[in-house]
Amino acid sequence: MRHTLLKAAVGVAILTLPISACTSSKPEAPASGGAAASTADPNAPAATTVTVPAKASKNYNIQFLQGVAGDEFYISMQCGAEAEAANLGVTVTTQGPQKFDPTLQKPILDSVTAATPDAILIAPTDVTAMQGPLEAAAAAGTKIVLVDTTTEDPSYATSAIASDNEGGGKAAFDAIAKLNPAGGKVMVMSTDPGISTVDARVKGFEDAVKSNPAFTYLPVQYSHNDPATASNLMSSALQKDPDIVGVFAANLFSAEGTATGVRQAGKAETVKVVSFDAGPNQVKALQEGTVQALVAQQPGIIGQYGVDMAVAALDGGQVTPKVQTGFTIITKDNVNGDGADAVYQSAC
Ligand code: T6T
Repeated sequence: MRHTLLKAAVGVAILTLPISACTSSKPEAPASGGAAASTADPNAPAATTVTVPAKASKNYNIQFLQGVAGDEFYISMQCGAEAEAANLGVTVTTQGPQKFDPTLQKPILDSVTAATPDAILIAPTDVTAMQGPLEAAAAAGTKIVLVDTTTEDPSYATSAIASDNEGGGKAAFDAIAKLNPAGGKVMVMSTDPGISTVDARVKGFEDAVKSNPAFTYLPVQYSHNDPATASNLMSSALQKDPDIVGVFAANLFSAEGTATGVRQAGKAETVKVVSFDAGPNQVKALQEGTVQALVAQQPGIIGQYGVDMAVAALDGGQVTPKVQTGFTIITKDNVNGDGADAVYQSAC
């Protein structure tokens, strides 16, 4: 067995840091004999210990279903899963729908389920619509590992691995509050309701805004994970409320569109944008000054642990039912230094 320590709720660590700081929350890749994650916050909650296998007993067939194809977050997750599969001697096959949409993801899952692979790693695209199909996959004898998103009742799953999404939403508000000490109007650009991750981020942000009387929360906007829609929504929001001081973009595509909308409205000087994720276009917006901070998740680590938990379950090893991964805050100050490692991959 290899052992590694993964800091639970590492996202909490960033709450205590100034906007220009970088957390050192990224767990190191598991290594034989053990490796410990580190965090800058001595008050961060106790570490989750994840025991990872050294080798699989056979070449298991593991299918990875992304939330959407072509998203650098899931590409990075694929890279982490494939690298760990090579370490353990198993095979990971990846596919994803063209849109983040359960009506497109369900048929893919159904056909994967029909072939009864040993395990499925999946980022379900909707908390309700994917519940039944995933229960059916588990009932057919396939081990299910949730990576990133979840469903209403994930009791069919062997393990669920994700960021502290609610904590990340709160951290995004804290970053916006530091950039706007006088307060003002803030809003969230999300994707769609019913996606566990972004809903949790919105909740974390909203709760934090509401506990700070200097800020006013404008209704959340839903961009359907489409940058052009996010850009249009942002332009309209700025026309209606030209005094918006901060926007939290809850994922990669809503962030791309938010940046475009703010830039086209000529508001880059006054509107502070903080977003989840760290795709190359988001980094460009950061470097250009349209976006002030990125909350980079650890998709490679999520994919890596996804494979570890699937193999552990198949070989009767130790499974950690709930694993929480950390964040790195990327700003202009560290994007060419410490933060560079946290930027997502466009290809493996
Ligand atoms: O933010 C990630 C992921 O965590 C979320 O569930 C969906 O959007 C992304 O894939 C980024 O596009």
